[in-house]
Amino acid sequence: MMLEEFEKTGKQALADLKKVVDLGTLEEFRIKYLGRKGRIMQMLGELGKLPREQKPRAGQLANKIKQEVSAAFEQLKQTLAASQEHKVKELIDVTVPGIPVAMGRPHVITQTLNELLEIFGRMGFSVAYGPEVEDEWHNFVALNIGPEHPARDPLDNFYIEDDILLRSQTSTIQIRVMESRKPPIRIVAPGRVYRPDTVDATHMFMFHQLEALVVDEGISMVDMKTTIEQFIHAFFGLETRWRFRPSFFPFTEPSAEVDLLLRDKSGQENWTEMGGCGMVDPNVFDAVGIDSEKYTGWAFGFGIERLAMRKYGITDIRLFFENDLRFLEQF
Ligand code: 2NM
Repeated sequence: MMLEEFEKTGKQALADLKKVVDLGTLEEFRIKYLGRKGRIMQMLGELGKLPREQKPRAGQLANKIKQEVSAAFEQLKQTLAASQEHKVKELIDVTVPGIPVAMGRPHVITQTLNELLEIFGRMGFSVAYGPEVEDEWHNFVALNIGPEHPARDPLDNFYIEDDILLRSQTSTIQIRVMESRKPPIRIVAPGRVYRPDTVDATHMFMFHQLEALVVDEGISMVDMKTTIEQFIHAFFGLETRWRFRPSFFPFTEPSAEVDLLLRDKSGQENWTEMGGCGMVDPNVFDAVGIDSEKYTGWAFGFGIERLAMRKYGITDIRLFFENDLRFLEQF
């Protein structure tokens, strides 16, 4: 009789233990079963009422149940304590300093281009774009670059088909603008250009150009000179000295190259070429249908990489395209 009661108490205890979900309900369980006045203690107390001959077996059973329940209790206690500790660790400490996030930035060429567009924007120029895949008309013919001109050598250009090539200069944009718009025109045309040059410290097969074009009645070389000087002062600083050097281009007459007087690392001053310019050749106006008796204009072109190299003292054009963060993060 009493043995059955003992078994029942043990089973009940283990079943109740299964319902325990946290340290609070575990403590309720401990009081109910393992406390000084708990069921297990009561059970042990009842042993004394038994006749002598039944005591050993009942005692053994009672002890076995007590150990089983105690062991199960201890194990659950450890599990719950461990998970509680885990929860505490997961709490967020809002006073811990944040993890710094590395911020990206525009590429130095993009930064330079944005600065150029802003400078020319302040002088009243708007921005024009055009396709990188061009035909010979826009890349050569309309620019007064004749069929025998060395610039048209197929080996010096990226031809795609007979009449189709990657543009070798952004002047193609100026041609498109003059074909589709009446003067007054005052634009800058930025973009990528392609030439199959052997790559070295100053040559790439792709680079960026920016060209300016102004067309209106009564435009003279004075307008060109003033605009170029304003630009150089804004981009390189007011102290920067520069000069025109007579030159030749098929699409301008007269033509000039623009040199800057720059100091190198050893402090030595050198005249270095920055770009080309000139008064738009009447043949170009004829090609695009602008009356060359009524209108005059000037154009100015330079490489953006070369400009950034002059400004920041970069001596190898390949750095712009290697995407080495040690270089890019300096800008
Ligand atoms: C340069 C140098 C000189 C130029 C000329 C023209 C156009 F379309 F008006 F004829 N666009 N760009 C020009 C003139 C470009 O780059 C070194």
